[in-house]
Amino acid sequence: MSPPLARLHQTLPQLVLRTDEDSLRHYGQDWTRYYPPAPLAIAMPATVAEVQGIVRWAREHKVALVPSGGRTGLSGGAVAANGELVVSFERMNRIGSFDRIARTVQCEPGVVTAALQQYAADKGLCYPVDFASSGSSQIGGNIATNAGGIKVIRYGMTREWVAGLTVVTGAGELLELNRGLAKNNTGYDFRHLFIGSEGTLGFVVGATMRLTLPPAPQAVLLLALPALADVMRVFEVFREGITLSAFEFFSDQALGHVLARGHLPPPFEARAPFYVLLELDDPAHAGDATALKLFERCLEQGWVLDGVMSLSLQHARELWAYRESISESITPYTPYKNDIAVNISRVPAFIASLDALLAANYPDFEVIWYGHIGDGNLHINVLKPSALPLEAFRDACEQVNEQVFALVRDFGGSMSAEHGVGLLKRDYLSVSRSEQEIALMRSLKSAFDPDGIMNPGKLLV
Ligand code: 2HG
Ligand code: ZN
Repeated sequence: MSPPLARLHQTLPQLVLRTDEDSLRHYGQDWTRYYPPAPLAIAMPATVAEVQGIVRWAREHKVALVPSGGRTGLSGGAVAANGELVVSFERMNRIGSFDRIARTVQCEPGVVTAALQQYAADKGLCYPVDFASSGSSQIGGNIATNAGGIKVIRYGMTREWVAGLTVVTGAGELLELNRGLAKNNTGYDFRHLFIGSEGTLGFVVGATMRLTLPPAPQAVLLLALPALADVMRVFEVFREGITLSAFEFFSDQALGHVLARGHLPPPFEARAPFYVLLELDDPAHAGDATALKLFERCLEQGWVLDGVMSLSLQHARELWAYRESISESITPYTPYKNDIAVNISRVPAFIASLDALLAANYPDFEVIWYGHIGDGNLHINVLKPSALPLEAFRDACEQVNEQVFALVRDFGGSMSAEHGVGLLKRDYLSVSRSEQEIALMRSLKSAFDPDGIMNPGKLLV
């Protein structure tokens, strides 16, 4: 054990510390596979007092700290590649007091998203922020990254569901932010600074999460489309005619990778270039007939080739599986990921330009299109040819990215919609944020984290 680690153990004898190779590798990386993990050790606090003790120790010994939740992030925000101490919250995973009147519940940061969803369901309520990684992602990480997902169009991002936060700042202070209140106009709301700060200001050690009434089981439609340009035509027809809780799209290449795993049958007799999955937000299925009429209108226009509507909850889940399995099914290709967004009204023009740009620049790489197109959010994954070394592949993708981001900038969009900035996108922050904003971000960081120990090198260079 290195002298600083021995000192940590001496100061906090109950603190679980791991230094074995497997743990260093496991906890030192997230789902981004570009950075070899090299942490100093893994700390697993069980109490807020231990978290504060870790921060005090880190300030004294000038050791960088990396917060670690479910490590399902895709931008390297939870990577420890430079001898940092990883602080894993998996032992702080209790769901605490529930307030039925306020419809809130207190969570420790290590509560897994699916556990909160299940807890809410057991109380006859719902935690509606949802994504494919809800079985592993944790509430603390969701807050640190302001995670989005598949229902943002209806329920918003994690930010909307955080009624209160308890944090330990990089200076070791314990702050209670907003105390679960619905109204609290008393100046700067630091809660919102911590949401999406990617662990650069401090640790989330507790959260009061909002819950809501569960939606009635909703119908899901999966539609086959002849062209990318039709995705937004179909969106406009449905958006005008009915309330949606999801509007997702994916390309036939994406479907091909999902089907190749052999878990799901092809959804249609014939394949089509693109697919749209939409979920209705429609109590008691009153709008199912309307949805079918809207579908027929799209069919007449030639914007849709085929379609299927769920007949049961199980069937709806099966249709969702085509969309939700994409990310996992392309993981073996070490994809270079882009998670970009533009204002929804600009999506048609943006995807036309982006399509032309990617086709011209990636003649030899497979590019997979999918995403939360109803939020103007595209996930562009470029798959690595197996023979190409990772470094060379990444360099090639970063060169093309200069142009992709120039386009994003021209369209007034964002270079990271929901995956955060982390390590992977930190050099591009100025695509989305002005120089003045970045300078203010730095000042805020030094106010909350005077020694620069909190997840250094992430988000800000
Ligand atoms: C999704 O929408 C996730 O499935 C992952 O945000 C996206 O892997 C990706 O690019
Ligand atoms: Zn996504």
